[in-house]
Amino acid sequence: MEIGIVGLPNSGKTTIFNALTRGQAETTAYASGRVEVHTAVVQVPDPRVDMLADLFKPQKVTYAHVTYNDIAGLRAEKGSFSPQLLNLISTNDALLHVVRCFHNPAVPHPLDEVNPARDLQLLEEEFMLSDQAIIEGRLERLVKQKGKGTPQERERMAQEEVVLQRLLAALQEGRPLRAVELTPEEEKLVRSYAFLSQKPQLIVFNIDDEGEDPSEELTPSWPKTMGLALRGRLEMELAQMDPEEAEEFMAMFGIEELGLSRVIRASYELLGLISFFTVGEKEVRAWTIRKGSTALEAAEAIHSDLARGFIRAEVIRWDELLRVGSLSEARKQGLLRLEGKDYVVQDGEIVHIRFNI
Ligand SMILES: Nc1nc2c(ncn2[C@@H]2O[C@H](COP(=O)(O)OP(=O)(O)OP(=O)(O)O)[C@@H](O)[C@H]2O)c(=O)[nH]1
Ligand SMILES: [Mg+2]
Repeated sequence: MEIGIVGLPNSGKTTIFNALTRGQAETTAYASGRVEVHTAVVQVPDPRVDMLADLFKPQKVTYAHVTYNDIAGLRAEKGSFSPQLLNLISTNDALLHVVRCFHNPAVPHPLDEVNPARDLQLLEEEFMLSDQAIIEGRLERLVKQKGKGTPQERERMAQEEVVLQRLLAALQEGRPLRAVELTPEEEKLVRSYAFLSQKPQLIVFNIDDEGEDPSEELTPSWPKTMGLALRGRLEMELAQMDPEEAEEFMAMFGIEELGLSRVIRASYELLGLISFFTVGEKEVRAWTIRKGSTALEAAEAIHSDLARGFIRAEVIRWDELLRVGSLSEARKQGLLRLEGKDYVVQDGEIVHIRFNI
């Protein structure tokens, strides 16, 4: 999973990036406006994996991971997307949109005063404008190509045109593309355009140490959109402390959970992702799949051979396994379910694939 961190200059993108990745990227009070990306891979903290590792004492423990890309260079001006910037943003699975709420006279705001509602709207409109330009360009070309190609090609282009017209209408009504419901077939027709306003968006309101949480009031009610508040600077400092020091600090400020965990959880929810586990003496490992994936798709996520030679999946919930203590005991007690290819894997299940190739 790749998450692109976007936001206006000086909104605190790099600060939040550092908080999420325990990074040391430079944060600056002046915004250079240069297009620049920091990337870091983060392990997904998961107490279930920790407990399974305690039970199995494996040689290796592997957590799921998330990649964060801190993308600088968006400006607070209309039509300021360069193709390079567009490309850097569009390759992400979701966007983490940082909105400045903090006050700091030493850090100039590109539009002079702090106004989260305006900033939020401004960037969303930029995304929509960029999508609209792509759609209009493509529709023009489709008109020119009308009547050309094989019957299949013509059919496909006709279908694409219908979907693009619908998307265009939404944009013209002021709705981002993630507000348009598409069937899986329609989705496939336009996937390659990687529209920005179609990407699931996690809005992070970057608030002062003493700031109020504005997320309920300011998060738009579009589908695939969530909002939460983080005290960016404080979270960054916490992420850079050693664990004991951080714990003391958290108690002092009444912080129950690090921003990292909250953001990761929200991202999973936003993207409709779940985790399943594989266990053994060699390795305890978390895997990430889409909600609704089948046992066969889970096998595919591990290795294509497992999918090719799939016989059955043995399945048990992580807490049930912990309760009985071992797979063999679970088998004995009939708690290890045998499931076929089409079984829909649930979050937190241990899936052991039996296969033959
Ligand atoms: N008071 C306060 N200052 C913050 C907070 N978050 C960021 N800052 C400060 O704001 C300035 C800009 O933060 P950055 O994280 O570099 O912002 P950015 O969005 O990455 O900026 P560009 O990459 O230049 O677009 C730095 O001086 C930070 O220390 C916060 O939550 N509270
Ligand atoms: Mg930055």
